[in-house]
Parts: sequence; structure tokens; C-alpha cells
Amino acid sequence: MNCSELNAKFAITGQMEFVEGKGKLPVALITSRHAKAEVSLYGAHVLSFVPDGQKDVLWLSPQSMFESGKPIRGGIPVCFPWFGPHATDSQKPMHGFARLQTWNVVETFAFENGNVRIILSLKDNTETKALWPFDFYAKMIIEVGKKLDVTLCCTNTSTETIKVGGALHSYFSISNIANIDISGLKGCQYYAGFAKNISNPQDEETLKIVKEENRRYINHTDDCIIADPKWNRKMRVSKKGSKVTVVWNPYSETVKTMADIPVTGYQDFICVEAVNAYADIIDIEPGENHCLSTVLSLE
Ligand code: TA6
Repeated sequence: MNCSELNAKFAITGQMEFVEGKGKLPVALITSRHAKAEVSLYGAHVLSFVPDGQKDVLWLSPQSMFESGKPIRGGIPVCFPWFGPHATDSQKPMHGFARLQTWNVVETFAFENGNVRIILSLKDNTETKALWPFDFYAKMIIEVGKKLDVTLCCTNTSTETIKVGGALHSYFSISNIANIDISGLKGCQYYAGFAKNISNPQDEETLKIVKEENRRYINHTDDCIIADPKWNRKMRVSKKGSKVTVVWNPYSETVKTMADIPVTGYQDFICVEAVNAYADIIDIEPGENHCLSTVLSLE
């Protein structure tokens, strides 16, 4: 559907409008009573979440590509049905195919409390089948209010058990990487990047980022708080349906290998991600579903 067809069917006056975004990719502009948000139908990708009177909670790279076949850099990439590189075939797309597909709009809704919701869907098709030979029906439910509530649900519509990994890979906008710390991870063990051995439980109450980090915390279900005193804000990251939390920043060297992030761009974001990976890859039986959620808010 083009934007005028989307508007004819799903616009809500003053609260939901579809426009052609960068790269001509359709974007839903959402205005709730307490916040604005932008969602690209390409990837079911939240690009922006701005509570009233605040700077954007999410970081979007000024060098992001907006091109079919390439992931958008920043916001909330939807990683599905695997997290990171494919387990056996490095030719398959990093973090799965969901962020490279255009999703359909299923429904838009304005609630009496002022929240606004959009539901997007992705079903198996010839491209997904070439990468992952299963029938599935995935929904992204994005509700914008004082909080941003994002849920990815996958129903197994095939006749065999499917194994599903993934992530809601949120990029948070920060004043500077040197200014922030992250709490909620104390006592948790993690894999550092692709290391096979696990760390000792984290001793520190808060994590400060002073070098490249790619920590994959196992058995972690608590909230994280990103404190950014320079911007006078704390961002709470809650989640459901996930036992792995990833904290990632490429820092000053690895960033130079990434064409879609400016060389100083690593200072401007931190990723805190709700993940299904490792022992938390989910078996979904035929007809059953699994939902992975993250809720982002300021306090
Ligand atoms: O979640 C962390 C991570 O898996 C890192 O290993 C890092 O490469 C990052 O995601 C970004 O991946 P991308 O495919 O979007 O470049």
C-alpha cells in the first residue's frame, strides 16, 4: 500500500498519519497525548520516541541508510528469527530478516487515556522461506503514551516446532557515553562478545562504558536504568519474554569499521537490548506463540 492508501484505511485525525520517509520508505507519524513517535513500516522499526518536553529517547544515526535490503541504524531494530550471526550460515543476514522486510499495517487505535497504538504484521513469504523454511505470523504491537511499549509476538503457523531467537535492539540517545551509567545488572554473569566462557557475576552496582562493550547478560530479567545526569534524565528499560540483556557500544575503534555511524557517533548512544539468545532461544509449538516486549520510559 502507498501512503495515501494507508492514510485512507488507517489514519487517525491528529494522531496517526502515514508519510513517505527517507528513501521513500513509509513512516507512521504518531501523536499521543504525552509523546510523539515515528515508526517505519520497513522493519517495523521505531525511529523516534519523544515524550513531551524531552529530547528523543532513541538515537538514530545521521548516516543511517534507508534502503531496501539494508538495516536502519538506530531506533529499535527488530532482530528475528535469530540474534547476531546465523548459527550455521554466515551468508544469512545478521540478526535475521525481520528488519529487512516491509511489514503490513493490521490496525491502528486511539485509546481514551490518550495512548495511540499501531499493529504491524509479517508473514512467511518466498524471501523469508529462502532464509528460514518455516511458516510463521509475526506481529509488532507499538503503543505510544508516557511510555513506549513495544511487543513482538510470533505465532508458529507451521506443523513442526520452531526455534526462535531475536531482540528488540534499542539504541538510546545520550548526552555523551562518558556521562552515563547503567544500573540493574549487578550480580549477573555475561558473555563478552563472542567469548565462549562466561564472566564472574558483575560486582559493580553500575556499569560505565569506557571501552567497546558487547556484554550478553544471561538470566537477566530485571529493569535497567540508564542514568544521564548531564541531560537530567533516567531512562528505564523494562522487558518481558526475555532472559538475556545485551549492552553494546562499539566505542572509538570498531565504530570506524561501520559505514553508517559517524566516527564520533559512538559517543551519542548506548544499546540496551531485550534478547532471546543462548539458552533463551524459544521453542514454539505449532499453533502456539511467544512474545518479547520492551517498555521504555523516562523518570
Ligand atoms: O547486539 C549487539 C550486536 O549483536 C553487536 O555484536 C553489534 O555488531 C551490533 O549488534 C550491531 O549489529 P548490526 O548487524 O546492526 O551492525
